[in-house]
Amino acid sequence: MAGLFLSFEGTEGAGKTTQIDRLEARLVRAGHAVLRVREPGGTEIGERIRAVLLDRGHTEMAPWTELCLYVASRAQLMRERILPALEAGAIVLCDRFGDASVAYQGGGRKLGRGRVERLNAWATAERRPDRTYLFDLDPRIGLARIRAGRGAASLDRLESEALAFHRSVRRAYLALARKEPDRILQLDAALDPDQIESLIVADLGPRLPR
Ligand code: T5A
Repeated sequence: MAGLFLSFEGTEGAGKTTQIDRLEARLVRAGHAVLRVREPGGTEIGERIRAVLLDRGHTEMAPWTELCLYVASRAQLMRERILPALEAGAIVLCDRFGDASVAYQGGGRKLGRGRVERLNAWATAERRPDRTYLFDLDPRIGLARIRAGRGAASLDRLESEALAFHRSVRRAYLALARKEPDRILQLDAALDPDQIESLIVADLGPRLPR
């Protein structure tokens, strides 16, 4: 399939959105066709699922329900937007994708990596990102960035989880990076934003369509 599928992963407040903003602007300036989407969400149905998932009032949500909702949003996004864009030759920038379920639900909620990966494969027609940028950061720093930017009262249901949960998520992401070094590039998200941008641009350059 033509096109280039990039995903951006990491724990809370690691700086993905900041870098996707920069990369999207750079790619559009260079004349590339770009589709930017986020998970959960990115479609009308997915945005409604997102609202259910992130609602802080939903404290009773079971981990399997949570996983199924993330996967449902992903299945819709894949069919409705990502696969058609890739078929048309676009560069897809996806703010979180299947690895997030492996890390958050597989690792954080302890549902297990293998089961989450099997669900992901089914939901995504087995199309995985060509390259994944993993923003690695101590969760205490990421959560402090969010509190400083948005205020503690605005933390969503997942962000409000205990530090131990966020540490498990980080460990699961790092395990994924060790398992798939050809796909996942681990970045030190404590670096200055300009330095992180340079690392991504240098890595991406040779992969871009001519
Ligand atoms: N989730 C998601 C699952 O549990 N399972 C799944 O399968 C999926 C797909 C999504 C939530 O759902 C969970 C994960 C999440 O908890 P979201 O609102 O989309 O929720 O959350 P995030 O993707 O985590 O977005 P955030 O905005 O929280 O984090 P970002 O995008 O990583 O960070 P960003 O760029 O917004 O930056 C945060 C702050 O830090 C500053 C920025 O200016 C901003 O103030 N910053 C830096 N500061 C210092 N140095 C740097 N290098 C900086 N880069 C940015």
